[in-house]
Amino acid sequence: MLILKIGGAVITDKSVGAVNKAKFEEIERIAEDIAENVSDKLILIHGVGSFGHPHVVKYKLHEVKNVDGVAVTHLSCVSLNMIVCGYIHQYGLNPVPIHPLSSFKMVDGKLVFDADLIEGLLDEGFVPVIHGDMVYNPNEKKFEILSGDRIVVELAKVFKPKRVGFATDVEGVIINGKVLNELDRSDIENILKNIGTAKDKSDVTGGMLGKIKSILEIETDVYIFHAKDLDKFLKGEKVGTLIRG
Ligand code: IP8
Repeated sequence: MLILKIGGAVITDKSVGAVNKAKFEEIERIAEDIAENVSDKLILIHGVGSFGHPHVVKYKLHEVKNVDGVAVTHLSCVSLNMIVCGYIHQYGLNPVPIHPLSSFKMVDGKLVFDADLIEGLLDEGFVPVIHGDMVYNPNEKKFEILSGDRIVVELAKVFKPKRVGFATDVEGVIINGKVLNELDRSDIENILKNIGTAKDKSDVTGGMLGKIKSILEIETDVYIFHAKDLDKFLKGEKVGTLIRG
């Protein structure tokens, strides 16, 4: 099984001021790439880019509970998910949209979801398509921001995929202008101090820094690569930066 995350910056315009702007051509290209090259069970997770982050900022969902803001943000994330699923279906696969706000919950810092259901859907030949979203914490009666990266980590712990891929808008992990071929887990702490953050884009869930921190929790091989190399990742080739499991 493969777990693939498509970054929000790949499928939406995340520049400052952009709201709900999908990159339709890129989504279509990715759907075609997946349909042509996937030969294993696949769980697809996508970021929400300008369909999520600007709403979180507008409604201050980091700081305050605002059910209306949660609804606006969620519906917007769902609309992007529908676009992604639509193209995936158009290219011959059977996507099943999974929306975290209505099917996952956060309990004591742990993401709770129905792994049997996802497993069953995979066995039936579906491609589960899950997205960054708001998620409810019923014990604390609050809503939390759930990034696609976090979903990848939690699913990888349960499903133990062969490979995990993060398709992004950069070639991999870039240090001092160079793309790292491999990133050693023991070097990650040091690297975290030197890595650049993308200041020109609006992101409430941590960008590349957040991604690398969360990858430390994944025990399998992880690849961070440019979305143009998606076909190679799906064929099992080495792409971008590899963090060995
Ligand atoms: O785009 C963020 O998910 P991401 C989720 O995967 C929200 O970081 C609601 C902004």
